[in-house]
Amino acid sequence: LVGNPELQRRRRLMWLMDQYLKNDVLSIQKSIVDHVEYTIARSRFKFDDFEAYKATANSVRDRLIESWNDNQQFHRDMDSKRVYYLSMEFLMGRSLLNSIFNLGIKEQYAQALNELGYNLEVVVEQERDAALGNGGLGRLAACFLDSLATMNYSAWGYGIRYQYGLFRQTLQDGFQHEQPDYWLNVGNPWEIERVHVTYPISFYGKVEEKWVEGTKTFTWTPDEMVEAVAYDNPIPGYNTGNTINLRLWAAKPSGEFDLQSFNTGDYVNAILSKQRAETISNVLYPDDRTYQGKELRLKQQYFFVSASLQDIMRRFKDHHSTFDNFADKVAVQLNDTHPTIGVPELMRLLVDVEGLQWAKAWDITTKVFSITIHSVVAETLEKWSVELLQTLLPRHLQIIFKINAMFLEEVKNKIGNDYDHLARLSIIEEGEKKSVKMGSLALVASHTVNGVSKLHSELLKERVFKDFYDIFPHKFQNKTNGVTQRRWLAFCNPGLRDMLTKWLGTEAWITNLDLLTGLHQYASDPILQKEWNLVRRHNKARLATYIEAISGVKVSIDAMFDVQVKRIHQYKRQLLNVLSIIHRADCIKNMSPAEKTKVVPRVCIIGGKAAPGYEIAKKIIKLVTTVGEKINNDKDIGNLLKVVFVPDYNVSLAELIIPASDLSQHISTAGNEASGTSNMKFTMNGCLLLATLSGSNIEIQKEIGDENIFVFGAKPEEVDRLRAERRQFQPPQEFHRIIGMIRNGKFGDTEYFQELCQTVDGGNDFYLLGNDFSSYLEAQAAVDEAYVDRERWTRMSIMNTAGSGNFSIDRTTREYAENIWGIKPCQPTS
Ligand code: T68
Repeated sequence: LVGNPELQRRRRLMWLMDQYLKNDVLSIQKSIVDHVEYTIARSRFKFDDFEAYKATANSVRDRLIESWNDNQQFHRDMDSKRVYYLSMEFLMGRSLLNSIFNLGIKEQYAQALNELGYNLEVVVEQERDAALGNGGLGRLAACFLDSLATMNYSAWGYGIRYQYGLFRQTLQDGFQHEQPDYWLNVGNPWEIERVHVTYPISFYGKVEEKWVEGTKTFTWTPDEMVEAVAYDNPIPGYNTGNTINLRLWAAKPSGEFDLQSFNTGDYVNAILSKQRAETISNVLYPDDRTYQGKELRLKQQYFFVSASLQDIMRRFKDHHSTFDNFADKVAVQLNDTHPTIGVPELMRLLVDVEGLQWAKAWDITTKVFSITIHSVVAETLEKWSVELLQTLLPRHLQIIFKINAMFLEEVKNKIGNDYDHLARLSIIEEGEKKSVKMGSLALVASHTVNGVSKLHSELLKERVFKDFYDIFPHKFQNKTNGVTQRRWLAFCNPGLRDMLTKWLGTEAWITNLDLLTGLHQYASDPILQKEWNLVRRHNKARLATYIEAISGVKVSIDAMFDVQVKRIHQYKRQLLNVLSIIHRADCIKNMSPAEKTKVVPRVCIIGGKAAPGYEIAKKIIKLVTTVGEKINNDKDIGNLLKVVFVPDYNVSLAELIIPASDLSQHISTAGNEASGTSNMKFTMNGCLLLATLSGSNIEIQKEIGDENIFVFGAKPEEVDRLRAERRQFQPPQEFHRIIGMIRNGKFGDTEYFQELCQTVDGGNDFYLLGNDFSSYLEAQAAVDEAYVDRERWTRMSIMNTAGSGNFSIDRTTREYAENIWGIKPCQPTS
C-alpha cells in the first residue's frame, strides 16, 4: 500500500466517504441548511418557502445519487439484461413527495422542516410540475418508471428534455388561452447534467455508395449536425435501493461540425444558425391526435432515438466485443409509433457504423424491439412522407425501402401475388404522395406488439392491424395498463392510506395491491364505513377550498362531487356531460319546492386541456364555463347544482381531485378509448364510475362487480352499425331541446356555438351522443338513487377500492417483463 499511490488514493476516498448520508432528523436538517447556504447561496437565517423547497430537494437528490450510483454499479457488475423505455413523453408531475415517500424518509423530513419553521405540505407545493407529456401515454411512461424501480428491474427511460412542457391553460372570459410552460427557468434540482455524455446527431445531406472489397457500403454526409447532451433524472423505487435512470436529451449546437463557417467572415450569423440546434428540444407538441407531418416533430423523434441507441450501444460495448448477444442484454420498448425511426437507425448503426452484415443486423433488430400501440384507429398512426424522409434522413429512407422489399418478398411466399393484400401490408403507402407507415414499420421489426386493454388488443387484431395479424399472429399480446398505487393512492390520499393499512393490518399493499381484496369482508362494517366517509369528507373539503379560491364558487361537501377530468377530445364526450348538466338544471327549475327537497345536490367538476388548434374542443370548454356561469347564479337552482371548470388540469391537480371525487365519468363512445388510466386511479380511491364499454372500463367492471359501477350506452360491437345508420336515427326529444337551447342563444355566444351543435346533428353525430343520451340519463338517475342510500353508496365505494388490485402498474410491469422483455428482478443481496 505504501508504495502504491493509486491504492492510497482509493483508501483516502473510502475514508472520506465511508458511509451514506444519514437520515435522522438532525442530519437532514444539516443537509438542508447546507444547501441553503452553499447551493442556493442564501443565508441560513433568511430563506423563503421556495428556497426551502430547493434546498430540501437538493438534500433529497444527494441521497438519490448515492443509491443511483450503487445501483448502476451493481447492474454493470451483473451485466444484467436491461429494458430501455423509449418515449416522446414522460408526464412526471412533482418529485419531492414521491422521492421522500419512496425512500421511506417522509416523517423525518416533515419533522426536520417543522423544527426549522417550515411546513412540508407548503414546501412541496413550491415545486413546478414536470409536464413533459400530454396525457395518458406520457403518464403511463411515468408510472412504469416508478414500478420498474420498485420491483427491482434493471431499466432506463429515454426521452426529450423539453424546455417548454405542455402549455399552461388559463381561461379568459371562458375561452382557453395557452401560456408557455418554461418550467426550467426556476432551475430543476432533480436533474444531473452530463456535459460529457454527448452524441452527434446528423440531418439532411446525401448518401454515397461505394464498393469496398466486394461489398456495397454507404456513406452519409450530413448537412447539419447537432449534439445531444444527457440529463439524468434518478427515479427511486419504493422501499428498495433500486434507483433507476430517466435520461433526457437536450439539443445543443455541435462543437465540431462546420468549423469552416467561422472562417468565412460571417461570424455572428454562423453562431445564430448554430443556435437553431436548440429548437429541436424546445417544445413538446400538444396532442390533437391528428397526424400533422411537421418536420420538427420528425427531427425530435430521430434526435432522441439516435442519441438513445448510440448510448445503449456504447454501454453494451463497454462489456462486449461483438454484438452477438446484444439482444440478450438489451430490450427496447417503443411507446407508440413515435420512436419507430429507431428501427432504421439501429440498422444503420449496426451495418454502416459497426460493419455487420445486413442479415445479422436485422436478426438483432427484430429481437430487440417491441411496441405498445395506444390508439384505436389506423388513421391516427403516423405516416411520414417519403419526400420529407428523403430530405431529412436519406440513409434511413434507403434502409426502410430495403426492409420493405425484403418483408414483401417474405410475405409473397405466404400469400402469393395478391397485390391488394401486399399493398395493404407494404410499409410504403403508394399514391400521389408516397409515405412511410410508421406503425407497419414498427410491426415488421418488433417481436411483439401490444394493445393497452383487452378490448383494445382485440381491436388491433381485428381492425387496425388485421393484415399483419393474419401473417404474424404470434406477435400480438395484450397488456392492460395500470397505475402506480404509490403516487395515486399512498401519497395523494394519506387518510385512506392509513386507514387501509390499519384495516388490512399491513402496509404490504403498497407493493402488492391484490391485498386490497382483504377489504371485501368489511365493506358493510359500520365502523369502517364511518371512518371511510370521514376521510372522504376531509378530501372533499380540501378540494372545496381550492375550488372557492380559484373560481369564487362555494360548494357544499354534502353534495355529490361528479368529476370528468381528462384531455378534451370529441371521442371522450365531455359534450355529452354538459348536455346532461343542462338537462338537470332545466329539470330542477321546473320542480316544485317539495320535489326539490328530493334532488341530490351535485357539484359537476370538469377539467382538461384542448390542443391549441382543436377548435371544437375549445368550444366545449367555453360551453362548460358559460353553462356554469348561468347555473351557478340561478337562484331557482341554488346549491342543488354547481358547475366548475378547473383550469390547467395537470398531475398535481389530479392528486387533489381524485381522492375527493364521489363519481367520475369515463364516457367515450364504446370501444373508442384504448384503455384509460384515470378510471383506475378513481376506482382505487373509492370513487364510483359512470362508464361506457370502452377500454379498461370493461375490465374494471369485471373486477369490482356489475353492482358497483354505472355502465350505459351502446356496446362496442354495435358502434359500426349505429354510425352507419346515424342519418336515420331519431334522438330523443330532450336531446333536440337541449341542443336547441344552445343553438338559440340561451347561453349567449350564439354564433360561436353553432359549429359545436352541428357536430351532433343526425348525420354528423360520429360519436353517437344522440344514440347514448337516453341511456346516459337513466344511468345518471341510477347514480342519484344510489347516492341517497348512504350505506349502499359507501359499500360500493369500498368495493371499488377492494377490487382495484389488478390495476396496479406492478401487475402490468411484471407481464411485460416476463412475456415481452425477458428480464428478471435483481437487487444486491446485502
Ligand atoms: C392514451 N393515448 C389513450 N396519446 O388515449 C388512453 N397521441 O386510452 C390510454 O389509456 C393511454 O394512452 C395509455 O395507454 C395518449 O395519451 C397521446 O397522448 C398522444 C400524443 C401524441 C400523439 C398521439
